Amino acid sequence: MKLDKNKIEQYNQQHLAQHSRKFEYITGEIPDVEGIIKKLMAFNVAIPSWALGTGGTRFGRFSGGGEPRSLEEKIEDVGLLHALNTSSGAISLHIPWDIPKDYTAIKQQAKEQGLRFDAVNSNTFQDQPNQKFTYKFGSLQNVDKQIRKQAIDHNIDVIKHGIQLGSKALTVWLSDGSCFPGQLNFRKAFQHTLEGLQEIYAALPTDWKMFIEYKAFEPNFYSMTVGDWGQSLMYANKLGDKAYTLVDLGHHLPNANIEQIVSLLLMEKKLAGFHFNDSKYGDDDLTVGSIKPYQLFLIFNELVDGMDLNGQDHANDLGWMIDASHNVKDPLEDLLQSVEAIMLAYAHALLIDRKELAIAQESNDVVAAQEILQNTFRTDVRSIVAEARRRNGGAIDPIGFYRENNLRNELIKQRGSNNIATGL
Ligand code: PSV
Ligand code: MN
Repeated sequence: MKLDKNKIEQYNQQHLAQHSRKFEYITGEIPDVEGIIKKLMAFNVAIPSWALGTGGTRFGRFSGGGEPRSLEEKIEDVGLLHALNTSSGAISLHIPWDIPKDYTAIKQQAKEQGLRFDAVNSNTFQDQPNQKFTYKFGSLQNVDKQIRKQAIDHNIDVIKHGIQLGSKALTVWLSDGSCFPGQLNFRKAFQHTLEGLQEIYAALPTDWKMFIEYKAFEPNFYSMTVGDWGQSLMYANKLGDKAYTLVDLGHHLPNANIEQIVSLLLMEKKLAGFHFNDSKYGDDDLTVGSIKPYQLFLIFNELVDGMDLNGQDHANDLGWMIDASHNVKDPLEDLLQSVEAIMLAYAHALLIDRKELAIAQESNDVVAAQEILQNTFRTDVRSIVAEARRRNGGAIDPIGFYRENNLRNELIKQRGSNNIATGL
């Protein structure tokens, strides 16, 4: 479904007076609001192709209707999100869930909607129909050389799909590990995995990156072969300059200090980027910022600080992506909420008085340092984010627009109510 830009303009006109009042109020409080708006306007978060349908658990899946039936319809959905919030200008494909049939046509469609193709993701955590060997006991770590080769070949194949699409990175997430003590020789598993990654790395084009995603548990519950940022960093360091550690917010043990991990990975220039989501217990894949918004802000604080120190461009030098599952909400509304939460955390981080924070830290003034962060977090920056979006041609209130125009009903009319999008 293509949105009529005039409709957004009309909607914004109706809400302009209220928006301007809030925006002018906060502008008075903030020194360089224009500088912040510029950065917000440039910032984009990729939408994963597998998050546009309703998610589920092993207990069930309850479709909401109007789900995309093809890659083309998924791109349409991301185009819709991007038209509304102007910060979702990329799509990340999971292979083989979303293999394009016609690259030229898909690229053209994406271009028309202002979208680019973000990192491509390989999948050796499921067996596909007609696959020769099973990944039941792992892929790159497997004791069987033929199975390792199958997984390597698949990853190289994914790179080839990505090259056709104009992607610049491969994300490797391995479900490899073990469920019981004694099942696996840890060192052999590491070594096999490293050797496999080395072969895949050798197939990367010169301007590509490899993102190595770690996860503490699930589907393996005793050990994971890329179980934490230390292990991922070991692989990345051994592989070379094009390999980086990818942080998925849901992949840590409870209460991990993710902001510290981010800070140190940036210091080592080894941070790939993010899979954003939120969780209360584990890899819950909930809406970004819905459970721990303060943690998200603290992560962005480190991101802005570390990227500025490295001279990195916030918008383009790291991979920003959502990785969530929408079990009870309309996936498009949920994604709009997630992107909004990211933009708010980013805006907050841009607002921090870093000189004052450094002074407080250097003088061991714990209270002052804490106050700087907390006062910033408690500043209402919603109208600043809305203003950046308005200036980009998006809706002041994307969810408001989506609901007022009954867009889900339109999608159901076009696509029906019983289709199931590919993904988990
Ligand atoms: C695994 O839990 C993960 O975070 C990886 O990024 C996968 O590619 C994705 O989820 C699959 O939904
Ligand atoms: Mn992930």
